[in-house]
Amino acid sequence: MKIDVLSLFPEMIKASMSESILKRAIDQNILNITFHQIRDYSEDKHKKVDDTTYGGGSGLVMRADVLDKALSTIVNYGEPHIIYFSPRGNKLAQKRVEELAKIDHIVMICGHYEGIDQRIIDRYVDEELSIGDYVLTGGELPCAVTIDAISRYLDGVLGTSASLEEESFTDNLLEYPHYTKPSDYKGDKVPDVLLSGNHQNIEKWRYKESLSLTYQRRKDLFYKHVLDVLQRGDKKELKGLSEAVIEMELEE
Ligand code: 4GX
Repeated sequence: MKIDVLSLFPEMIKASMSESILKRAIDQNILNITFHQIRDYSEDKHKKVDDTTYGGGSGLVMRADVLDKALSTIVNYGEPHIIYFSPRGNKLAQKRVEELAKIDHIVMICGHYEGIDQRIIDRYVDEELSIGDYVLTGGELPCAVTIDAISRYLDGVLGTSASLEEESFTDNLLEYPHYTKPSDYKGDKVPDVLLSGNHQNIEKWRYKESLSLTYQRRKDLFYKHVLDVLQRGDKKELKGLSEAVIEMELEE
């Protein structure tokens, strides 16, 4: 996958990719990221990239002409999918991450100040994305977050079993608890079932834990999961769900 990043602070994003899994994906050429310093495209003698907002008000807006120059050099080759990070965008969720990972070429624009001139969004941007309902100082961290999440779906980045395991989120369930050695930590024991070696019981326990946790913390996801199971209509799955729910002892 090829990603072009437009930013005033590319080092912020690079830092998040200089280690561990993402670094390996880049070294192995599974992920090819090119950073474009937006300031390099300013024709102003002071390399200005922003200006005051028409209509008045505080804050600066990134200029359309500068961003246009930066974009047109990239867009020249191919037809990339262009993303702009903004709190106004669609909230990024796992399903969209999975879809984005299938795109060959993505351009990510990171805005600063009060954002970018609306005409750039209207003319070029295919998708506005938000990583959550809070305001950051720029689009660099959302960009880093999005690339990190996408990378997990690229072939060769994770072990195959791990990437399949992760299906749980797309199944609308929160993950069950994990334990490792020692089996006795300050008197706190690992649940017996996990040491039993009975894989069917382990699977049942994990499903029940996932369901309870999701019910307690995320009713929205819980009901989505139940609806999915009902819609699939798989007898075995329905039986598993109802047995787990009965054992769960739902409050009220
Ligand atoms: N999820 N930011 C964008 C500039 C800006 C300001 C106003 C449009 C309108 C963010 C987020 C985020 C900070 C990126 C402000 N753009 N991006 N930037 N939350 O907070 O994606």
